[in-house]
Amino acid sequence: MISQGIWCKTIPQSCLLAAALMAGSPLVADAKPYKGAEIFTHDSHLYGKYVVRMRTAKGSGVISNFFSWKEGSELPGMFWEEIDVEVFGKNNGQSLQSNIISGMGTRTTSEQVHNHGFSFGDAYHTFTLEWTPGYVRWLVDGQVIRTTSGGQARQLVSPAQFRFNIWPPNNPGWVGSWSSAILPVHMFVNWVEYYSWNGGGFNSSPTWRDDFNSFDTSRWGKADWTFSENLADFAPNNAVTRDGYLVLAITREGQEGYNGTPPTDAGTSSSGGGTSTAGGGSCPDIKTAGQSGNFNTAGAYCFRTQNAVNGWGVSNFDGRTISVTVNGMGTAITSIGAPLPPKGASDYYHFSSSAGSFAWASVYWW
Ligand SMILES: [Ca+2]
Repeated sequence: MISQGIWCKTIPQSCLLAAALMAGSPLVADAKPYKGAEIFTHDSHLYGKYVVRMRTAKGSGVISNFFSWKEGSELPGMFWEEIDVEVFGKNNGQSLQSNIISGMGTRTTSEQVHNHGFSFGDAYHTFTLEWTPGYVRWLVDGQVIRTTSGGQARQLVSPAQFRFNIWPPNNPGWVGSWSSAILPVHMFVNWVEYYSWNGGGFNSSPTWRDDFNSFDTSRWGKADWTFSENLADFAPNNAVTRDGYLVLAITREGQEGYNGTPPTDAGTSSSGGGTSTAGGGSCPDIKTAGQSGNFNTAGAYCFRTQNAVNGWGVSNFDGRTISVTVNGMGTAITSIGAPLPPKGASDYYHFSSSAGSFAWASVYWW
């Protein structure tokens, strides 16, 4: 149980705690004045796509996260495999970090910080992590923010759990200064979907989806451990479901739990079924039987088509950027009207635009 629980995240000192705990050191959980939360899947999957609809915590010194985690990565002699999405609470919650951690002994990291013009703590947003044998990709509201296909992406070859957590790192240079005056703080998850990798693409229907209408103990476990970089212990009582949302909290010791009302997700309630609202969910199919199509939106948007595309263009784009891929994979075409790569009859061209200030924009093809 200890060996499952103790992990070392990014700071080598964490591993010292793991070693100390396994040696029976007095450095045990439930020893810190603050309590965070983490849940983890019992099952591990190799490759796949995770789509998460969440609203993160604001406040300096805290991060709201999800990540893939090869069990036992922290143990001596094990090769570490982890992919991260870490949303900063500092600076009004407007930035996140993507990262891959891999290696044995000396671990390799590849942190990138992505700044956005809005707070992830003011509304729910859709975060996607794509993990394939050839690349790892991060998306926010359907927009690709990073793709890496180098050596690190190819080192992730083991099945991994999926985890959510919220905690205050003892690292002000990274996450900002910590003050307990902000407590309690919460992250809220409306739903999560997992799409398996079939060797050539992601299956179109999720292998599993959790709407968090209740806490499914057959799928999830709750963490009850800590590590040295964490100013809090993970407390099971700070991971609860309420009104169809997963709530993960940081509280003071003795104030664990959540008795509030989660903020409502005003966006899409589902990423499946071919429907989507601006900025959320996966891409609807538009005019799959025709030879042209468009979309109207005030925000970031995407759509897909199985049609052959001989040529294409955009209207009223207002400085938006475009990204076109086949099945959401591979090198994206980002020049408007540029030739698209060939695709099979059952493949999709996936058009994805950035947000714009105009009420509508369109993409068309012939
Ligand atoms: Ca829900």
